[in-house]
Order: sequence, then structure tokens, then C-alpha cells
Amino acid sequence: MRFSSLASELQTWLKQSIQQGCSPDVLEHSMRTSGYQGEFAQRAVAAALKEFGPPQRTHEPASAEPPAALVDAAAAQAATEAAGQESSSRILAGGPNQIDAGDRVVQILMALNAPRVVLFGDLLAPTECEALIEMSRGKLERSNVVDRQTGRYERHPDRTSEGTYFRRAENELIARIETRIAELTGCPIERGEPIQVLHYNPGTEYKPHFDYFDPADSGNRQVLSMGGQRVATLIMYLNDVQGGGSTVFPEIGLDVLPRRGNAVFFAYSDDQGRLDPRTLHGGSPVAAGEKWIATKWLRQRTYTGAARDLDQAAHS
Ligand code: PD2
Ligand code: ZN
Repeated sequence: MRFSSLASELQTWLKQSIQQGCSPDVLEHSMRTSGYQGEFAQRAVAAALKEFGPPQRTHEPASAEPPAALVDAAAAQAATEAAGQESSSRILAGGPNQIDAGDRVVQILMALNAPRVVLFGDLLAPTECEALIEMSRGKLERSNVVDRQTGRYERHPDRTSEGTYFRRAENELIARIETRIAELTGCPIERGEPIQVLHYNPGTEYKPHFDYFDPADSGNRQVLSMGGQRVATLIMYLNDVQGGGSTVFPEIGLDVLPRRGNAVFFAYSDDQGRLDPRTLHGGSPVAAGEKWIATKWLRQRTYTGAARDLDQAAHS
């Protein structure tokens, strides 16, 4: 892992903590309790030590908490509670109204704690939305799902969109958006699956489903071997839809309306670290006009599959 690939807030925290003399153990522990995966914390600390040398003194406590990892916030809360400490039960520490995602300030329009759902505004600029649509138009194919038993990809009446993919950092725009998402979520770029762009014509939809893979299903063995479980979804809306096409969460009665540049983020772990069935969600039928979205799924570990390997989600 390169130190420079870490989110800039995390880089700053690591640098300052090392300069203050924090030991690697303390740094790793602080990161884990802030929601970072153990393996990721270990590698990030090692990369920082390579950059800034061993600490001058050891066993100093970390002076402040590392920036929260949005993706693993549920794990952070579970760790806090397991340690007998009171949890603030806030997704975004300090309750900011906006987040500096590096090259763009992103608005927070709504945040729900259980399940963890955050609605962002202005994540993408209008020109970026238009460019993503234009880049995708000529190469759309009917979307598939994976069969739970066989693992084979097939068309399914529950998912009638068409879509296409972009390899990680395939071009400057994709790389820029991926870096922004990593800054925003605290989830390193490597853990992201390639961006998928989906297009819905009137009448098409994606019936309610889970984006995580049921480990009990034999057909999911292959997808789970390519970076572990999915932990969160980010759906970016690329256009305003004339009618219908909202992203619905039927278990919690939430309906997110598509607005160009906005995005809905949701993480699947509950505060015990278990997969949360309240994250059941779907894309409701487009009633008028068309709908374009770009999705980013985030994994537990580095995603090692090809773009082709992502065209699936489990059915409810
Ligand atoms: O199009 C959507 O709003 C939508 C809803 C639920 C997309 C997905 N899931 C997905 O691509 O997983
Ligand atoms: Zn989905």
C-alpha cells in the first residue's frame, strides 16, 4: 500500500501521530476502533512508518481519534460498545453538514443511523454526470444477476436495466471520481469494484434485493473469493428523472428520489457487525423519461475480480 493512496485526512492524522511519538500498536488500535479493518490499519501504519521513520518515543497515546471511516462506522460503534464505552451513535463524527472530498466539497443532505444510510448532494458535477452518460451510451448491455446456486450470470425479470462498466482508473474522469469516493468514505480505492453505469427506460426497474452476497449460497463462493463480502453501496444519480425511478428501502420506508449529482450511500452491517436485512432496496420502475446511475460497491478487502465479475446481486 502506498501512503499517498490513503485519504488525505488519514495521512495527516498518521503523520502527526507518528511525529508525536505514537507506537504502531497504538496507531493500529485507534484505527481499528474508528472502524478500519485490522489488515488495512496494519498496512496503512506500515506505509506511514516507511514514509516518516520510526517514532522518536513510544507508548504515547494517540492525541486524537483518526478520521472515521464511513464504510466501517458500524464496526467502530460495535467496538466502542463492546469496550463498555458509550457510543454517540452518529455516523459522521461532529455532525458536519459537508465533507471535503479532496477536489470537491460534498453536501450531506440526510443521514440515518440504523441502517446506515447517507444522502449526499453535489458529489458529481453536472459535466461529470453528462460525460459518464456519453461514455456509456454506445456500450450498454442488458443487466444480469448471478444464480444463487450455480453462480452463473443470467438475465432476470427482476432486473431489467442495461449497463456497462469502467475498469478502475480506466480514464482520467473515472480515476478522479474513484479518488473522491475514497476520500468521502474512508474506504481505499483498491477495495472498490469497478464503476458500473446503469440505464433504465420507462417501465424498467430493479426489484428489491440485497447487494451483499449470502455466504450460505454456493453460487456466491466465487464472488466472495474476489475481495470478501461487499460492505457498502454508493449509487450516484446522473440525471433528473421525469417520473418514478426512486431508490426504495421498503423495510425502513425510505424513498430516495434521483437528482443529478446526488448519491445515496448505505452500509450493510448493523451495530453488531451482522449483515442488516433492513438494507433491502430496489430501483422502482421509471414512469417517464429515463434514468442513469453509476454505482460503486465497496468490499472488505482489495477487489481482485474483473469488471465482468460484478454483474450480480442476490435476490430477496
Ligand atoms: O437504480 C437504482 O436505484 C438501484 C436500486 C437498487 C440500483 C441498485 N440497487 C443496484 O445497482 O444494486
Ligand atoms: Zn442494489
